[in-house]
Amino acid sequence: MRNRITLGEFIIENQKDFQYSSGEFSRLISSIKLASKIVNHEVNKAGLVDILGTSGNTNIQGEDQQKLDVYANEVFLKTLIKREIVCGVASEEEDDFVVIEGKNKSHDNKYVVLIDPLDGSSNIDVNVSVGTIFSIYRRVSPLGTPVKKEDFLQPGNLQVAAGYIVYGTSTMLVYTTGNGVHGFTLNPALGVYYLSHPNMTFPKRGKIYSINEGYYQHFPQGVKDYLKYCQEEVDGRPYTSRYIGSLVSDFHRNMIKGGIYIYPTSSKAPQGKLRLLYECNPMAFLAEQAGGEAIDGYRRIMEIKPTELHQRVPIFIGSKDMVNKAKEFMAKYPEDAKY
Ligand code: P6P
Repeated sequence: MRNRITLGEFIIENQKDFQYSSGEFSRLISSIKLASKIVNHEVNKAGLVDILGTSGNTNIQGEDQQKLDVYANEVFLKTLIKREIVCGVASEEEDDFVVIEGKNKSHDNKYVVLIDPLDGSSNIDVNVSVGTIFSIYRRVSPLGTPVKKEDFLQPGNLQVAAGYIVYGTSTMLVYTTGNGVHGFTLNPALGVYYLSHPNMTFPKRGKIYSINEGYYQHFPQGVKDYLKYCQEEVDGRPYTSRYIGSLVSDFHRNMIKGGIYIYPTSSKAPQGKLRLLYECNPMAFLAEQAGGEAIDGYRRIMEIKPTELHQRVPIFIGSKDMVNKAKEFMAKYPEDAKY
């Protein structure tokens, strides 16, 4: 392997880019890095041990918690708690946010992490790639006091970092601190992430659209019109439909090849399905840093003021020209912007 820089070396070399205390960020990212390696180890052998299938519990969303969901949640929580730089964590798998007291119960830690520990979990039992999504903010409540809900309900444009791990044919950690998007591939033999995709950028336009067309009848007219546009035989169209059922994998492919991922409002899911805080905002930060766009059909995802930890929003995310074309179709039906 030619002399590639490791994730740890990259963070040290670029710590000036992190506008806050670089030492804390390095420790924060390294705790996520460690947790991802532990989860990766289980995901890679899930078929061999009794860790597939559902845990028998459901999460606050009323969704069956897959055993690996629960396991991944525990691993990330424990690792973040141990590193003592986080004052609180909000997770898809936790009903409420988790307060982390820190050293001597001082509540002096400065960052909050919001996480989807294992996104796409319905794919686990069929050996299709899944992912972890994380979002990092500085707390807004006073140091020395327990973390508050307001620390988590910050708009996406205040994120200090965001990223994902995709447990695919290879395991990659992709993140941004607001200075571009950088991808690191895990060498499983060494347990080391190496910089493999520096400065990842969305092609301005692409030929891939990702949406669950099984819900077509329930989509708003603007989405139906956009899908018909994608399927017309003109101007280099029809586009190709690619939908894995795992946001991280669809996003990652579209960022490399060019494309758009859509999970819109529908009569079955008026708020859409994806969660604003630990799915849409981190992916939107990455998309914009990679030269792409992320909207709810009408406005930037990262401008939405959150009101609830697990709130859902519709999302159109990917290549700038494709998102803007979809936005044109949505704008013809302003009455649908009622979610
Ligand atoms: P549907 C996985 O549960 C997820 O949150 C995303 O990763 C994925 O794109 C979407 O939901 C799949 O949802 O309704 O198409 O099965």
